[in-house]
Amino acid sequence: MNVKPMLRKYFIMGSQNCSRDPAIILKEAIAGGITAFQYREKGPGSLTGEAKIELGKRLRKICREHGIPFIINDDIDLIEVLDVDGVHVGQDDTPPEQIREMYPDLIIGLSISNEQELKNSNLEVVDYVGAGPVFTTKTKEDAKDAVGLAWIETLRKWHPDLPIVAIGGINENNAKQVLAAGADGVAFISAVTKSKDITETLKRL
Ligand code: 3NM
Repeated sequence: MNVKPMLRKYFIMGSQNCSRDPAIILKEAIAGGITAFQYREKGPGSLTGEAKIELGKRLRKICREHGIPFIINDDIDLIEVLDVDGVHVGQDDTPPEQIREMYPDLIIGLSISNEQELKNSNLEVVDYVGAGPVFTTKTKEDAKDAVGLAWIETLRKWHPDLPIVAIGGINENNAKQVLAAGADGVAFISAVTKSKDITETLKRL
């Protein structure tokens, strides 16, 4: 499956990122032209248990109605509960090989932040790579140091055909630079959840 078009404007959020109804923010983002959505209910203030699943079901339904791929963050337990299109994992989560074995057709994304992580990763079993944080981000508490545009350029040079989505501190002022560095798309949280005009923001991302 060619996932590159899906990566172009990849919106991520959970209720902890939203100061109003996440379903409304998601609908506005879809109307504004996002190409994929990742449900990331994680960190301070996030929902757990049934409440997390309930919100997931609402957001999943909205994505399905609009033909937007629905990706879950880390939580492989929700793959079947939410009937997701894909899962995104970090280096310390369930290994992609294990997920691939269980779900041959699932979209699998993996975060890779440096050369060592790249060496440890089996790119054969993943559909795309998340590279970052490109810029400093306040959204993820345990984010690593910014890797800059250089990491995107390096990954692209070493893997000319690899689907790459850049993440971390990406906004309407720097998105074009990130794409020029070789990313197939940009992933963002606060650029949209904190936007006063989501349609306008998404035009510039
Ligand atoms: N992952 P914002 S940075 C969820 O580097 C996430 O892997 C990152 O939020 C990584 O767009 C990040 O508001 C937060 O900076 C992105």
